[in-house]
Amino acid sequence: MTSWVDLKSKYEISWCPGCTNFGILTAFLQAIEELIKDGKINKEDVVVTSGIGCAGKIGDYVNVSSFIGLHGRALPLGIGIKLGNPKLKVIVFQGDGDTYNEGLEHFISACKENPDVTLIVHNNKVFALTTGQHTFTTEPGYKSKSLGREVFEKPLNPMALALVSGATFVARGYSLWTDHLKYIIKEAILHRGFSFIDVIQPCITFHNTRNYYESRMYKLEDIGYNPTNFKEALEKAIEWDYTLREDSKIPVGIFYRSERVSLEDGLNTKEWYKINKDMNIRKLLSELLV
Ligand SMILES: Cc1ncc(C[n+]2csc(CCOP(=O)(O)OP(=O)(O)O)c2C)c(N)n1
Ligand SMILES: [Mg+2]
Repeated sequence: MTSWVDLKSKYEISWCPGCTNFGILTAFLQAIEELIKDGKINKEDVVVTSGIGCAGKIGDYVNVSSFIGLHGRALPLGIGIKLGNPKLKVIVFQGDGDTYNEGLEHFISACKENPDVTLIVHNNKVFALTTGQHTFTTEPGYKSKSLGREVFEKPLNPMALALVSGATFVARGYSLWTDHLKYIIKEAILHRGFSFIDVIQPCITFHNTRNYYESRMYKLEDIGYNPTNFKEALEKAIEWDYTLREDSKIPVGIFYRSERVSLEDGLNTKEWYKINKDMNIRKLLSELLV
């Protein structure tokens, strides 16, 4: 029986001591362990892709197939892998910089096209690995060294953006509520279609939002929220605007889930896969290249 500890690779972890990425790694590995134990997924079918940054390093720390891509490009990489072999369970990890800055168009495309892929965003509201410059989700008042001034611009609201772009599973987790995050990750992986989780996280070195978050968050399950109504989901999505306003409340949990045809089913890639699996690509290429 695979334990989540065995699902961790042997590589030394280079996140800061106390980094909240440890919470995301633990929640993910425990989610995978439970899904394997329940016979819902096979370890051999799990593929992780990740981007560049502190978040991106997670690809090295999981003992499953993984591929670290370019900054902002882990999502199209994961979608390509899924289209190539639709049997795989693809989980993409990106930072907020990866997702909402460098790779924003890929995020919108995935929401619209609905590939059966899970995206987990480590949203610390900064470019952490490059020492804390602002991103699209940084709130006004944050002094960014790349700007040389305080941010005054409005932060992007990724939850609202995902919903209006057509995402079929939209959730928010918190990196230090690992049991709750594990539950969301399991639901996201089992969802058929694009599943998106914005994991809000304090960056203890460059942007420590821990007290702010923990005094304002509440779980949607605790208020009997039903995530099937689009308009209600949109209302929940705009309840917190990603600023650090005093009067905010921050909902976490599953905001929305619905069903429609996935990208690979629409394209019928299962049939392509059956044909291509038996094809000798080397022979084909050598014939094409003469
Ligand atoms: C195309 C490209 N642009 C910029 C960089 C420099 N860079 C490396 S890590 C990083 C920050 C990543 O921030 P985020 O995606 O939020 O992840 P975090 O480090 O916060 O977890 C940047 C800008 C890069 N490697 N590639
Ligand atoms: Mg970041």
